[in-house]
Amino acid sequence: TALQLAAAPATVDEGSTTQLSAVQVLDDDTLIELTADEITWSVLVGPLTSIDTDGLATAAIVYQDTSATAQGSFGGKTGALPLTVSNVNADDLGSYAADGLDDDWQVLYFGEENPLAAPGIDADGDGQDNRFEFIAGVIPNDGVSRFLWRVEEDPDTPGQNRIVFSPRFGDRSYNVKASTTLQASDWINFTGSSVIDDGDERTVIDPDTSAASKFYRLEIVKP
Ligand SMILES: [Ca+2]
Ligand SMILES: [Ca+2]
Ligand SMILES: [Ca+2]
Repeated sequence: TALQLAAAPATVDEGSTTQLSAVQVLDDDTLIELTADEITWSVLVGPLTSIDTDGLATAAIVYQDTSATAQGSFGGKTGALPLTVSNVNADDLGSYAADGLDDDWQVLYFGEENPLAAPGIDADGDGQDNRFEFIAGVIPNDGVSRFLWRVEEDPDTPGQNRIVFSPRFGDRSYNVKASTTLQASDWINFTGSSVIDDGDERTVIDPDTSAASKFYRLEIVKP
């Protein structure tokens, strides 16, 4: 004989429950339905917080889709059931919840429950906090990895400015704005200037430097 376990659903959302069930398979392949409370349930491995005596399993909060294994025992036989806990909310894990940074990114660089992973912390002391490094796509625990930008006179065309920044990623948008006064109403987007990409570096040309002074701002948008 053997014990065959099932779960409905087999893939369970984090923080939700799934109902486990079991059938006994006799040597002649006869199936005998068992009620869940006849089984001794346990969590073998993975993010299941509990399985009650009626076989209702509760999934923990996770930062990525994670495998778990439930175990059931009956009449001296033991069966194992692989499950998947789905990461349906990217920002709900413990002390990292609802802080605007994806939890898998925070765990990747800081492990779990690390106060250095908070958005406003500049963990690597490079002058850019974790929120900015997350948006910019650079590494928050490596002080050499930071977003760089500069404004300079174009060496090829004196009298015109160029704004140079890196790294640039295809899944983000980079909006350069300019102002001659620094007043909120005076920031305008560069729409007509030329843009040159070289690897992960982008150069935006501003041919109009007629104003006495000109200020630039760069907005990074991560979807
Ligand atoms: Ca989650
Ligand atoms: Ca978070
Ligand atoms: Ca860094």
